[in-house]
Amino acid sequence: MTTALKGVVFDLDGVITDTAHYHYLAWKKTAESIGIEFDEAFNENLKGVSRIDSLLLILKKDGRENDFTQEQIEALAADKNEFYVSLLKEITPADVLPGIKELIVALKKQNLKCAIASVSKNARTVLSALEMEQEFDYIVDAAKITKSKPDPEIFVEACRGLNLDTSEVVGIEDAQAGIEAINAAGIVSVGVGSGLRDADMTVKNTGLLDLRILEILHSK
Ligand code: B16
Ligand code: MG
Repeated sequence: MTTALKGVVFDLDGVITDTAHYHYLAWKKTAESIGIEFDEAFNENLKGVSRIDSLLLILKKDGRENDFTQEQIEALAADKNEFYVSLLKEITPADVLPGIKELIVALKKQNLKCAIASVSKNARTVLSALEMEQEFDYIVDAAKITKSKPDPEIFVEACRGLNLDTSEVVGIEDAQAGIEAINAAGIVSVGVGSGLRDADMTVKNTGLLDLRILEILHSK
């Protein structure tokens, strides 16, 4: 890679803040309302996956995907979302994950750009609860894309919005589907967490993210 690093594209859920537990609680309630057991291990499969696709994976797990009409599926997804949104009221600026604010300050000091790439329809609500909406030069959420991760569309759109080439940014993700989306976009990928495959670099937690490390990785 010969171009300089000019921007960073952040996933939201799991990178900027940890909403995965709220998604888990909401899916558990909805799944159990139709007799499907749901645990944290299965919830891992839903990170970075859109709401409807998540529900289809839950139904498929118990071979129930043909038991519901389209209307019932939409009602179940709405039920999950209603509870999830009520849980989001708990979020405050103190819930930004460690190291993220410091990284954004460092990026801005060097005139690098920042974007969000989240498949969540609630992305702006979450960013607003964190008081982080103004920190990003461009926000791509579910409203701006037609294909969910692992399709590269969301990361390509983030670069387009930043007016940068995909070779000029790094993407940061906590989900396997997200790492695949970043790689498919031809962007240098950074994974956060454990058990992720194929990321160009992985850190255990966001507190270990650092501009210098991102620059070194991008220059390789
Ligand atoms: P919503 P991200 C994703 O956000 C979550 O990781 C995933 O668990 C969730 O199902 C998806 O958003 C859709 O969220 O129901 O709020 O539209 O990781 O891409 O920021
Ligand atoms: Mg995520």
